[in-house]
Amino acid sequence: MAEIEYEEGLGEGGEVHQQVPTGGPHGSEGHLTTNQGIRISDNQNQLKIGARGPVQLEDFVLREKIFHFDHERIPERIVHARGTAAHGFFETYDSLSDLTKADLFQRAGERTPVFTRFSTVAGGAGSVDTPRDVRGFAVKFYTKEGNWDLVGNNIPVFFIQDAIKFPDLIHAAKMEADRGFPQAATAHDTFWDFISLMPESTHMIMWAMSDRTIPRSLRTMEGFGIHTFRFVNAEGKSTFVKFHWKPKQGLQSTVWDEAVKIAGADPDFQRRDLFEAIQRGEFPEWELGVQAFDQKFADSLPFDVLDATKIIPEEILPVRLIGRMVLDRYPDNFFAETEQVAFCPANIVPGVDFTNDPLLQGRLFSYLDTQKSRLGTANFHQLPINAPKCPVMNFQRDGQMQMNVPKGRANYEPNSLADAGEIGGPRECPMTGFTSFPSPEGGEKLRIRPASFADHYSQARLFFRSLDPAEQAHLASAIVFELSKVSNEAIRTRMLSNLVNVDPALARRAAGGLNMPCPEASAAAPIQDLELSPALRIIRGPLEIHTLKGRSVGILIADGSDGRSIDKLRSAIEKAGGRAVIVAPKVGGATLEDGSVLKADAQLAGAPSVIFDAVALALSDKGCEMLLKEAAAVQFVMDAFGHLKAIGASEGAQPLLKKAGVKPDEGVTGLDNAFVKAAAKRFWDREASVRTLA
Ligand code: HDE
Repeated sequence: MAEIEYEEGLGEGGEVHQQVPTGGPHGSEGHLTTNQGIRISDNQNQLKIGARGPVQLEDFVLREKIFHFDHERIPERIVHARGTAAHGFFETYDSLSDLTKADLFQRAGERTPVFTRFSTVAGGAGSVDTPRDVRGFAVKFYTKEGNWDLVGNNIPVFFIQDAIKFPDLIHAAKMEADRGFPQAATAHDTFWDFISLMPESTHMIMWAMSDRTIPRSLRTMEGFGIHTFRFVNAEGKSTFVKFHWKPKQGLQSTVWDEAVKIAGADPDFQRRDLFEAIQRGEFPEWELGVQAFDQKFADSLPFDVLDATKIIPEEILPVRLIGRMVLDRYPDNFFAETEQVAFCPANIVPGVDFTNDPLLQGRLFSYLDTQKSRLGTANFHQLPINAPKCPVMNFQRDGQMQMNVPKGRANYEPNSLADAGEIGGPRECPMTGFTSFPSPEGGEKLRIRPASFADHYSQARLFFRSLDPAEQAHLASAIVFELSKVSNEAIRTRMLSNLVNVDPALARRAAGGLNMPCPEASAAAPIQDLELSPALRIIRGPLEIHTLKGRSVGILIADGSDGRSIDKLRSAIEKAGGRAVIVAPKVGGATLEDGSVLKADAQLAGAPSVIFDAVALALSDKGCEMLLKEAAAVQFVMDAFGHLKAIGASEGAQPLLKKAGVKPDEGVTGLDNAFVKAAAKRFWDREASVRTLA
């Protein structure tokens, strides 16, 4: 945009009475107007009598502007309030007509526009990006047959089996009712009180305490539809499906100490990461897959596929990849798009259908209902971000904020007005319209949980025992951390006794970490030892990718650094697909060995190593000596080591390594190719030497 210069007009007494942009009519963006289209002559001063005189109530420019500002905020989402989103497309790999008649899956290579919002669950809209929390993963497909919303999470199971428990769960998880804290944290009494009384939460708790809830980036998480849905093909045949999103960037999480420090260093870390990756043209990509099965297969499983606290291990039923999603455009306006987008699991298209999962069924009511309250009108589907990209025609009328102007007399159906040459309006489509799968239903009307939902521990055990030992230690330590924040000892004990059912050794580790006696198991229920599922691992699992692609390296420099080795390192990092970020004590840069000045991308105090995937110390003897007195520099190195990242160091940087307590291992290298290779991964074996895990 052209810069607008202002010229001050002086009144008779020398007072400033207006400021006039001098760069043409109001820059290249047109005229400033009120909401009624009236051109505004002065956007700097209220209308007054005399330069210092009383303000005039008739100043409609002022009143309208302040009035609109006063009403800028809308209620935040009751859950998933904090989020970020991006536009993109979904591309179908091959025709899926054997499973579904959904139009978007019929033709190989067909692209469907999508809008995807990631979120945390418990914190308010203004909280931070990296608490320990489940992440929402909601995708709106704007298909030719209407909008299909796949409103999922980054964890394939949920805390409860029946929607009627959702308000209790969320009340317990959010800040406590009397004191209004903690914000965006489950480490408090009310959450664990509820959980300890809800054995059905145990499997989800294993996931919530694992590294899944501290993802490094929104780009490095899986997504799941959780419930069992149906696909229905053109012959009317139904197949059960569970949806999975697999990140092409691989799976990656942080370590807990790092997540906590990122929250201070950059509360917007994950939304910034997504935004900047898209700006750089590194478009994040996920593959959509389904686990497809029939009733016979469902009957063969040792649990109920309608129970949202259960998974089907991928080793038992592989995921069939059916397409890919690429996010390639950040919203133009956060409020208009990310805040106003309304996802709803009830938005489905012909070829997709629900099952009787009692959690899903409750969700089908909740979303539309809450969105009426959040967006203020039943017409929120007309907002550009929510509007389908296919025709919408019906006889629903009026309501607040009606944006459309329907034509004709007929606002009812059936009508015969078209016969008389008037506008009759749309008609039903018995052949192509949505029809529900005619599943035979029957039985007594009861408030009851089926016996097939009763096993709350076998899959919790399956999950814990399938993890890599490093992840198991993280999980045990997370439980210790969270329960250490619970002041009521009876709650801790009750939780430990539930954990004995999952794995007695885990319960003992947690009890040891709390320095409490390990109680007896809480349940006598038979617990099955299911076949383990290594596919559930992040660390040393199938989606742990060692790459610099899409990742960043912080290169710390100071006065006297060697420009040539910095250049060499930078191009090697970039060649490997990574991003080199120059960090210096001053953002203006440092004076290099040859006298030239290298500008920094970030100042040391504002760019701690937690925001990078690996760090390099390109320091001369002189620069290093200076940084030994800089706590931020010592912490930079100490944290990179503690967070198990690669550290590449020049000769001159050795004293800084020593001061930061860095012990040599394969992740600590020179500033050479070995570093570029090391920077693509974390060094899990280092962990035992840097912290005590439960
Ligand atoms: Fe949600 N959930 N939820 N949820 N949910 C909402 O809808 C609800 C559940 C999920 O980015 C709300 O518009 C109930 C499971 C995501 O805008 C609300 C139950 C899963 C988002 C609501 C659940 C989710 C929401 C709040 C238990 C994973 C954010 C604001 C039956 C499959 C969507 C809103 C976005 C949002 C209700 C459980 C995912 C209140 C009653 C299970 C990703 O309607």
